[in-house]
Amino acid sequence: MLRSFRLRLLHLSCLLLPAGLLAQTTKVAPPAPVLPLPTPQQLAWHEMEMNAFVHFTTNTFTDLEWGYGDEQPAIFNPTQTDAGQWARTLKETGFKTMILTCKHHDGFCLWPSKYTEHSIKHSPYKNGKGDIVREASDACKKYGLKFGVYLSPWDRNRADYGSPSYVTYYRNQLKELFTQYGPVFEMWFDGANGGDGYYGGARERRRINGATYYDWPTTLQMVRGIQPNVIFFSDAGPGVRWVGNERGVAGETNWNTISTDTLYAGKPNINTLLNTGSPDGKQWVPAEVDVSIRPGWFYHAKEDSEVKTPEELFDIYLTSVGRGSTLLLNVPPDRRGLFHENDVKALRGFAALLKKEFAKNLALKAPVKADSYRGKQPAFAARNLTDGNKATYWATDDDKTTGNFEITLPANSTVQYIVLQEYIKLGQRVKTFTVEAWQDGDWKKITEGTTIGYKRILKIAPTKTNKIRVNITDAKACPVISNVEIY
Ligand code: FUL
Repeated sequence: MLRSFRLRLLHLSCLLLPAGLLAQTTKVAPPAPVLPLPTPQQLAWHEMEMNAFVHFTTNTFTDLEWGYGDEQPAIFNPTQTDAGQWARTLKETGFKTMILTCKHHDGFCLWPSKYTEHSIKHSPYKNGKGDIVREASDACKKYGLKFGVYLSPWDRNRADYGSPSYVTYYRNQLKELFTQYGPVFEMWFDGANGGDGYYGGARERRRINGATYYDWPTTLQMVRGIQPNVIFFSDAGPGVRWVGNERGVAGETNWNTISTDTLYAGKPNINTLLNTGSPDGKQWVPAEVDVSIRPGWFYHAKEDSEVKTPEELFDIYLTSVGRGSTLLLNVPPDRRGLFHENDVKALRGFAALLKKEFAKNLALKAPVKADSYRGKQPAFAARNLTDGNKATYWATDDDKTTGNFEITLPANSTVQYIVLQEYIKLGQRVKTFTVEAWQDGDWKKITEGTTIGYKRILKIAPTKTNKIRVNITDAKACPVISNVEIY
């Protein structure tokens, strides 16, 4: 009723306004983007939020983290491998993807590559007819996960590691993986290189020039030629960057932007820079938070009692997804080829905790008003913050880099989490903000933060209130916020 009355009023005023003025009041363009911007693939990657890593190789059987490269393929003998169990468990517990270590630093290949004998084709597994890359990618398709590959550039098995022919070998393997196993959403190549290795029997230390040896631009161009949508992870991107630690902690200030031409191995404080990004970064290269559910990346029976608890995983969720990154959680199959019972239990407990903590969004469809909104246009009004639609947003006029909005909760409620999301399609903007709760007839500051980005989750001490106010106190340009949730 009220709605149709307002519409009619608007209609009437249109008739009464002179044409020139009408054009002026109705035509407010959306905010200009703040560069750099994410690509459509990066945007989709942000929305995945939770990804899984699967580390599996001869290390699982030798109890090592970094195989030397002299392991016999015969030791790789999982007796009950079920990639369906991995994918099903991940799907049920909220993960969107699975990235498999197709080849780790030891050089052993989980698929029967035609370019090496150091592979599963010489393992007892399925009498040498097994292909775990195939099983994993098929399981991902079956359970609706995206599939990604980890192919270690450092190869401690290859006799020619360090010479140009090895780079050709590496590229040939990428061609196999990218042409034979369906869509690959992300390719993971890490910079680890410990120097020493078996190297076809040479058993020596080898140094490569990390800046030039692999000629990455040529390799990436080749892979893009096969699958243009793939996202490349490395310490410096270009698709997504390393977060600078393996503890599961993104920067509290976390810019998706960084200048990749200023990054180099050995740069002072590089891990801090990767952790926070930089507000004036020239490229959009968001941080991915890789961390293992156990102390090691590979399965070790002695770590069965050290699996992270659901509460620890939840804390990691808050310091990764809750700080505008995506989580890449490693779950290593055991010697049977299955996720261990303890890991499955922890994952289920974590999923249940997520469900419990974020059970009811008190802000959904709640009344909300802003101190101002862009051109007084409904398209940019505060209502867009709580409409449950991330494609709509609240924005201010261009001359403002601050602004606030206030949400009235259904009743006096206990609040513990505030979720904020920027509309990053138009760039990352917010530099600082505060959050207040209405208590005893006054606004009380309950938390504050710096960046928001794709998503920011703030955990606060349980607070009884019926109104929450968010103040954007500084931004690179007019704030553009797509979503707010309160739990
Ligand atoms: C590192 C590797 O050295 C570890 O073994 C593990 O694969 C981790 C994800 O990346 O660089």
